[in-house]
Amino acid sequence: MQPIDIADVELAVLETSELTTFPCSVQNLRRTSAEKTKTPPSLLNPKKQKRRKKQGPCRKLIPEQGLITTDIAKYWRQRYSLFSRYDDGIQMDEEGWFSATPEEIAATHAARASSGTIVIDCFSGVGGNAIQFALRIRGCHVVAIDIDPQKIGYAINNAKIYGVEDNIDFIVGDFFQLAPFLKADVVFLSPPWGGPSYKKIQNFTLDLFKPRDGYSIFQVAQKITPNIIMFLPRNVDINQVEELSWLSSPPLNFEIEESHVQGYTKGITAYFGYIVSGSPGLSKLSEVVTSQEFGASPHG
Ligand code: MGP
Ligand code: SAH
Repeated sequence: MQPIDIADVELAVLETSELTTFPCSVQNLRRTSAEKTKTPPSLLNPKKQKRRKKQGPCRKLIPEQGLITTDIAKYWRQRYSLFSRYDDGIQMDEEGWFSATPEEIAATHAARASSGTIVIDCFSGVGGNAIQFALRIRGCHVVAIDIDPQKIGYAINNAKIYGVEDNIDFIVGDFFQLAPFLKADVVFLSPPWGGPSYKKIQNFTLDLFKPRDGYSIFQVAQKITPNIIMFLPRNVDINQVEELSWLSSPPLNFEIEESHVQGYTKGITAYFGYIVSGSPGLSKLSEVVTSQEFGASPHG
C-alpha cells in the first residue's frame, strides 16, 4: 500500500475549500503543513512546489467559517466586537471580516439618526452599520446597498439574527448608478479602503478610496442629503476631510471624532450637516416634503 503524503491531503482540503461558511463537521480536521513535517523543499517534486506556490497566503481552519487566511484570523478573534450575536450564525466573507464596523462604533453612528428617518448605507457590506441603524433608532428605515450579491446575502442573514430585516431594504447594485434615484435623511458612507494594507500609508489621502476617490463619493452623496456620516481610516488626511464641508455653499457643519473599541482607535468618523452635535437637528424627509408642499424652507 502506498503511504499517504500528508502534504497532498492538505492540498486537497485547500483546493476544494472556499472562504464561505462551512458545516461544523469540519471542526475536527487537523492541518499539517509540509513545513511542520520537515520535508526538505528539494524532496517535493517540482509539480507539487508549483501548486503550493499558487496557494497564496497561509490559511487557518475556523470551525464555523472554514479556512480563512491567517490575516483574517486576527479579525475572527475580534468577532464579538464586530457582532455581539456572532454565535447565532453571523456570516461573512473575507472582505466582510476586515471591513465590518465594530458594533460599538456602528451604534455611535446610529445615534446620530432620529426616529422615523430614512438612512441609506451606501456600501453596506455584511450589514455592520445597517443593522445598528435599524436596531437602535425607533422607526428608522434603512436602505442597504452593496455591489456584491454575496455581501447582501450575508447582510440579510445577519439582519435576521438581530430581528431587523423588516426595517431594511436590501439592494444589490452600484451606489453611483443608484444615487440619482435616491432620497434620504442621512447617508452613511464606509467605502473600501483598499484592504488591511491601508495602514502602511502614513497619510491616507482621499484619492485612495475605492471604487472612486473620496471627493467624488462625497459629492454624489451630497446630492441626496447634506447629512452625511463617513467612516474613515485612522490615518486619513483630516484636512482633506474637513475640506469636504467646503464643497457646499454655505459650508456644511462639520465634526470629526475618533472611533474607539475599548479605548483603541479603529477609525475616524466625520459628520456633516444637521447631524453635527449642536446643530438645529435633523428634519425628517417626510417633514421636509410636507413643508416644501406648503412653500416653507426645508430645514428652517
Ligand atoms: P484594521 O486597522 O485592519 O484592524 O481595521 P485593527 O484590528 O484595528 O488593526 P491593528 O493592526 O491596528 O491591530 C480596523 C477597522 O477599520 C475594521 O474593524 C473595520 O471596521 C475598518 N476597516 C478596515 N478596512 C481595511 C476597511 C475597509 O476597507 N473599508 C471599510 N469601510 N472599513 C474598513
Ligand atoms: N460598513 C460595512 C462594511 C463596508 S465595506 C459593514 O459594517 O459591514 C465596503 C463595501 O463596499 C464592500 O462590501 C463592497 O462590496 C462595497 N462596494 C464596493 N463598491 C461599491 C459600489 N460601487 N456600490 C456599492 N457597494 C460597493
